[in-house]
Amino acid sequence: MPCEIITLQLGQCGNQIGFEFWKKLCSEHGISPEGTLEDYATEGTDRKDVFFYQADDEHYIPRSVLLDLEPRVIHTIMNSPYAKLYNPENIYMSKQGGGGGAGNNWASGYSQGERIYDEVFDIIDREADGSDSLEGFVLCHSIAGGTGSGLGSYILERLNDRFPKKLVQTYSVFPNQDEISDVVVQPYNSLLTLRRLTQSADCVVVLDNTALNRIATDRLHLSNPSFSQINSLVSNIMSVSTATLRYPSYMNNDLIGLIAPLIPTPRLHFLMTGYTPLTTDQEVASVRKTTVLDVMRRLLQPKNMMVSAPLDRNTQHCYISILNIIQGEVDPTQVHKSLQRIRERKMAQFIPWGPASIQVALSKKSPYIQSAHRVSGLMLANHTNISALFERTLKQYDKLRKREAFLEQFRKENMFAENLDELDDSREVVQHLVEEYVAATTPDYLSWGLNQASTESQS
Ligand SMILES: Nc1nc2c(ncn2[C@@H]2O[C@H](COP(=O)(O)OP(=O)(O)OP(=O)(O)O)[C@@H](O)[C@H]2O)c(=O)[nH]1
Ligand SMILES: [Mg+2]
Repeated sequence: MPCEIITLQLGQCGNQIGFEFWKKLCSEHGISPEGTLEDYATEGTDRKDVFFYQADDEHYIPRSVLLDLEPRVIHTIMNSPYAKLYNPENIYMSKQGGGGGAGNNWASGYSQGERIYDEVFDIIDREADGSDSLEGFVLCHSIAGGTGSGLGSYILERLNDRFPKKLVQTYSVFPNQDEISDVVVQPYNSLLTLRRLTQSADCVVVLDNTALNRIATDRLHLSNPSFSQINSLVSNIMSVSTATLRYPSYMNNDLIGLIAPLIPTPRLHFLMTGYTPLTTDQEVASVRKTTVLDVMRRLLQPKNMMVSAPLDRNTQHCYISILNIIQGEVDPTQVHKSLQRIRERKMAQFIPWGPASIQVALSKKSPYIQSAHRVSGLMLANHTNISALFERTLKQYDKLRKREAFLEQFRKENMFAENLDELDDSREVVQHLVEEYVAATTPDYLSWGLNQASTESQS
C-alpha cells in the first residue's frame, strides 16, 4: 500500500498552517515536540509513516519541506518548542532578493522560483528518494500573496514534469473578501494561481478565509479572530481529512482511494469542507445524544460548510460527490439508515449525469485526545457552486485589468515584460473552469466534455 506523502509548505500562510498541522499530528500520534515517542504511546496500529519517517535513532521526522522567500515565519517556527522536530536540511529561506519575500507579487514569486529551482528540487528529490513508496505531495499555501501563490505555481508545474505519476493535492487558502485588503493585486495573484491549481493539481482542498472568519466570529463567538484561531479550524480540517490514511481500515486508506471517488472528471477537482460539531456547539451536546444521522444532516446544512459560496437548494447548482468522514462512537448499522433517510427526504441535490451518492468513511481517531462529542464529522464535497469563488476572482480581475491598474510591478518580471498574455491565458483557463462547473449541473455534461476535448485537440 504505497502511501507516503511529502508536505511542501510555502510562504507565510503555508508555513503557518503547516506548523499547526504538524503540531496536531504529533499530539494525535503521541509524538513529542522533539520527535520522540511519548511513554503513553506504545506502538499502536496507527500509520505514522504516511507523514513521518524515522531517523537512525528512531525519532520521528516530518516528511516536510519548509520554503519561504523571507525568513520571519520560519524563524518563529525555529524558535518554538517544535524547532527540533524538522529536518534542518529541509528548510529553505531565500537569500535572493535580500530575503524580502515576493512582496505580494505573484510574478516575483514565480521568477524567484526559476532562480532557486536547483536548490529547492535538491531537497524535494532527496526527500522523494528517501521514501519507500511515495504516493504524492501535499502543498500548503495561500493564493493571494506572492510566495505561496507565485513560487507555489512554479513548483506545481515542476512537480508535474518531474513526478508525473505522483498525486499532487493542495490545501489552498483563498483570501478573506470581507476585509479590505492592503494587497491591491490580490485578484491578479489569485487568477494566476488558479490557472495552475486547475492545470497542475489533482485535488485542491479550498480553505476559504472569508467563511472561516465568519464561522469563527458568528459560531465560535470570537471577535476579530487571529490567524492562529483560524488555523486551528484549518488544522482540524487537515487532520480529519487525512485520518483514514493515518488510521487505516478497509477503505480510503491511500490518497488515491480518498480522492478518486470524489473527482469523477479531472478538472472538477476543487473540494469544499464542512465540519460538525464545532467546539462551542454545547447546546447540541447537552440536549441529546448525537447520532450519525444528526451529524450527516448537519453536514448538509450550508451554515456548516466552510466556503463563502451560496449553497441554497433553489439554484441549479448541486453536489458532484460527497465523502463524510465520521469519527467517534458509531454503530455501523446507523450509517445505512441515515443514508436512506437523506435519500428519502432529498436532503442533497446531486448531478443528473452520474451516480448520486454520499460515501461514508468511519474513521478511528487518536486514543490520546479526549473529545467532547460522541460523534463528529468532516464533509469533503465536490459541489458545482465552488465556481462562485472563481467567478468572484474573475470579476475583481476584470475591474483591475480594465484600468490596467498596478501592472508595473508585474512588467518588471521577464514573463510580463513584453506582453500580458500570461494574464489573458489564465483568465481563459479560469473562465473555462467556471463554464465546466455550470455544464456539470446539466444532464448533457459528459457529451459537453467530449465536445470540448475534440475542439481542444483540433485547435
Ligand atoms: N488562514 C490563514 N490565512 C493566512 C495566514 N497567513 C496569511 N494568510 C492569508 O494569505 C494571504 C497572504 O499571503 P501570505 O501567505 O501572507 O503571502 P506569502 O505567500 O508569504 O507571500 P509574500 O509575503 O508576498 O512573499 C492573505 O489572504 C492572508 O489573509 C494564516 O496563517 N492563516
Ligand atoms: Mg510572506
